[in-house]
Amino acid sequence: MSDPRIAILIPGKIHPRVLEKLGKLFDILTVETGRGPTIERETLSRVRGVACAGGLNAAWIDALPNLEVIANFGVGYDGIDVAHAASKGIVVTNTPDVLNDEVADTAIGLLLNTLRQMPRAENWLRAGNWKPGQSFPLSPFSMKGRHVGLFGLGRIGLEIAKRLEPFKVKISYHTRSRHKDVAYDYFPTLKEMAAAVDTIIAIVPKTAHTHRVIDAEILRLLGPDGVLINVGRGWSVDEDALIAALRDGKLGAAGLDVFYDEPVVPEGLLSLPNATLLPHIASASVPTRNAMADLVAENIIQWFTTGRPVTPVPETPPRSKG
Ligand code: NAP
Ligand code: 8YV
Repeated sequence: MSDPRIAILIPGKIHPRVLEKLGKLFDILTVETGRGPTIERETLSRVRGVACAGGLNAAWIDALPNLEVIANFGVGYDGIDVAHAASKGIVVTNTPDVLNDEVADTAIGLLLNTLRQMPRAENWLRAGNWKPGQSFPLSPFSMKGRHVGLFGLGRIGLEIAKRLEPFKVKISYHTRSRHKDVAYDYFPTLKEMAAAVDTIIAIVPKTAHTHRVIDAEILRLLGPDGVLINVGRGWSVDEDALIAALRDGKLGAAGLDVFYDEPVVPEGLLSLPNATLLPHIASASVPTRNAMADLVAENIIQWFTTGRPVTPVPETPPRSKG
């Protein structure tokens, strides 16, 4: 049983199951997103855990002198200043694996929609355009015969690759380290892969090394029949270059679930017919979000009961809690 005097801070909104589960065991403090650490010092000193969906910066970490654990709602934890947390011995946890299937399913759905224009076809039907003698234009692209390059072949990338196999497409990948246990062709650089494939699915984290790496040159290499799908982070794409390539026919189409400055989607993308755009919904089903919420709560509970969180991130391996 946990000590009810331990306070858990929830900055901003979080899934209600996190609040419900943690509220039974801990004292919950909520604070609006974007606010600095304005709570009184005595209250801040009671906070030993944070559960968050929108990240936690160094100022907040420094304002919590007894912070031990930060549990992130999401597998990507780029919103948390993890280097700062690590330097102070604070454990950070995320929600890997429980969302792999959902995100991989969404990636395949987004790819099909981008190639075959199903959302546009449905809108055309609903607008009353389907009349005798009228048919929706043929889609310029097809899944058939594609060569798909996965940029990222981690937990989710592998699930996407497995789902692509029955489509009979050729599958390749680019990561920094080669996988010995897969038969897909490996490319040591993104540029070499872009030159070989006609479709890229990006599923890499937001890091210093992935900033706008999908640039004008990569898009040019994909070519006029080329397709870009991004379900990782908008951070990895040069959106101005993408808009120009789609507009000028240098890239065939793009399907995006993530954007550089969410929830802002550039007007240049909104007005393009060859862009299929989703509001960051890859993991957004009730069952998957429930599983993510349960894992956030379980990470905090396990830290305070056993000293062993379920899914710590590699940068902050938990010390023995003593
Ligand atoms: P993961 O298991 O850590 O896999 C990450 C993959 O990216 C690995 O294959 C890694 O290989 C590769 N990678 C990392 N940095 C790279 C670089 N600089 N160059 C080339 N490859 C690189 O992560 P995951 O669970 O699959 O999740 C991946 C990301 O997807 C998350 O971090 C998150 O940002 C995003 N995501 C988005 C949604 C959504 O709702 N749209 C949902 C879930 C996750 P190497 O280390 O060998 O390079
Ligand atoms: C969530 C995600 O939409 O897990 C991730 O990294 O991007 C998504 O699953 C997001 O984390 C919710 O805050």
